[in-house]
This record gives sequence, structure tokens and C-alpha cells, in this order.
Amino acid sequence: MAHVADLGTMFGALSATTFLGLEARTVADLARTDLSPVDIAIIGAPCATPYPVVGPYCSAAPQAIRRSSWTYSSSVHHMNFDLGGATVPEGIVAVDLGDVEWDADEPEANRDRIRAACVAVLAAGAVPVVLGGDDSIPIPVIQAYEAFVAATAAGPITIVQIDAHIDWRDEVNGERWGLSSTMRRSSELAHVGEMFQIGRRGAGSARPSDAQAALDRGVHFVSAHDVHRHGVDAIAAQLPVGGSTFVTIDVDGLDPAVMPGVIGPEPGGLTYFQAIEIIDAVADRSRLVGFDVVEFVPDRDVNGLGALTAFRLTAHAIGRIARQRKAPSTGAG
Ligand SMILES: [Mn+2]
Repeated sequence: MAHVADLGTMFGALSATTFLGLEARTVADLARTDLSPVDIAIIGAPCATPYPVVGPYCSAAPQAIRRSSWTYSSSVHHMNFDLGGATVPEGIVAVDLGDVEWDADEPEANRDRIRAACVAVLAAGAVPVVLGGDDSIPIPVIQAYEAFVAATAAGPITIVQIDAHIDWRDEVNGERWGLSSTMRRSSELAHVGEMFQIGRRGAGSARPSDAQAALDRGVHFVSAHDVHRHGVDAIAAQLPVGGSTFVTIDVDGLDPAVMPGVIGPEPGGLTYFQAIEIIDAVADRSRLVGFDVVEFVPDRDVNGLGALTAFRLTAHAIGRIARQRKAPSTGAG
């Protein structure tokens, strides 16, 4: 009999189908059932507003990230040394809602469905954790916080983005909701306050006027080079203490050495631990009210390394959100 030599087999991994083998729910359940026990809800969002010339090139990412997590599905309660305990501590209910339906030719309907899923999760008092999809996904996700911000009276949410690119184009070939416009569209929302954009480097789609528009809006930029030169502690000191923060990670913000699965690899990106430290810096100072990971391209991946990195970043964010849910008073907010 042939042996399958992987860690999942060694640890007796379950035959998982969801992220980390978490309980499966569906978005429809959210409207029908009492979700109050749910703390964290995974939402797969394969496609929102693809540019027609490239299509929905990240649509396979949510399932590829889930698949990477299956190896660890039996060790979700094991010691995770990056978190100082189990990834999902006892008493925390984290569920996977599956993927939002999509059609590449119906971007507005895609955005409506993604926004509605996040609104439902937030209305139930749970925290959305979204697996994209390309970088057009965060636009409807961040829009979904309008009612949340109005209801909590905690003030506008802070956005912390990790990305090689600034995503401040007003439009690209007439499309205003695509992946190069994500941060400009977010900046226009009344419920979005301060914005931190970390990891920019090289040349992307932004023109000098786009970078200036972001500065005029008050965006705090930290280039990848500055992260390497000054470390994450220097960035952390600028982050607001208190309030609510949404973290969005475009995986091309990380170095291609740990994240080869991107459409435009760019040398000089963040290390895995720099990204982890940024998540930690946010969670140490404010309430982490949502997280997404976008732009992973399974077709470009090497030995599953990028899927593993995307999964582990997501698992770390879940671990930090879970700890805030267990001990809300320890959060600065
Ligand atoms: Mn981006």
C-alpha cells in the first residue's frame, strides 16, 4: 500500500472541504438562523469586477487557499506558536460560508452579493474574513461596513492595506470598480477614516497624479523599502489606538519568495513575518473588524507555497480576531 507523505496524513487530517475544516454554513442560513453564536465567518469571493482584458484570473483562489488549509484541519486546536495558543481557541465559533455566486459578465450583481454577504455577517455580530478574488473584491466588502459603523457609533473604520500597488486610479478603460481603483473608491466612503497603505514599490498602474490624490486625502504610505529599513515597529507607532480597523492584503505586497502566485511578481516585498507583525500591530491597538486576502493566482503558484502563505496569513488574522472576541476588554478599543 502506498503511503501519502504529507503533514495532513501524518496528523490524521479530516477529509475537510471548508477552510481549516471549520463548520460549513451558507449565506442563506444567515438570514434564517440565529447566528449569535458565530464569531467569525469565512466568505469566499471568487470574482467581483474583473477587467475584461484579463478576466477573473483569481477566481480559483478561495478554493486553493481552503485546500492548502486542509493539511492543518486536524491541528486547529494544536499549539500555534505564532499565536501563543490554538489557532481557533476553545469557545470561539468560526464557520465557512462557502463561495458567493458570481458571473464575470455581471460585475454589479457580483458586488451586490459580496456586499450583502458581509452585511449579513456584520448584522449577526460576527466578523467577516474574505478569501478573494482579485483586488476589486475589497470595494464591496468595505462598503458593507456603512451600517456597522452607523450602528456602533465607534467612528469611521481605519483601513490598513498591504499591497505592492496603491490602487488609486479613478478608472481604467472606463471601469471605476476594478482592482486598480480599490483604495480610491474606499477613500470616498464616509465611514472610512484613516488609511495606511504599506508595501508599495516599483511601478504599477498609478500615475504621479494618483499618488498625489492619495496624499491629498491624507493616506499614510509606507513603502516596502521603508518597512525593510525601519521595521514594522516604526509603522505600528503611527497606527491609531482604539477604534475599528479593517485589514486588506493584496498578496503581491509580499515578496515573491513566499508568494510566487501573483500576476505581477515584484522583488523587494514584505516577508511573511513583516505581514504577520502588521496584523499583530493592528490587533494590539484596535478592534480588528474584518480581513481579506486577495490577488492570489493559483495558476502562477510554485509548489503550493503561495496558497500556504495566503492560508497562514488568514489563519493568523482569525486567531487574532478570535482572541479579541474572547477578551474584548483587552483590546485598546
Ligand atoms: Mn492591489
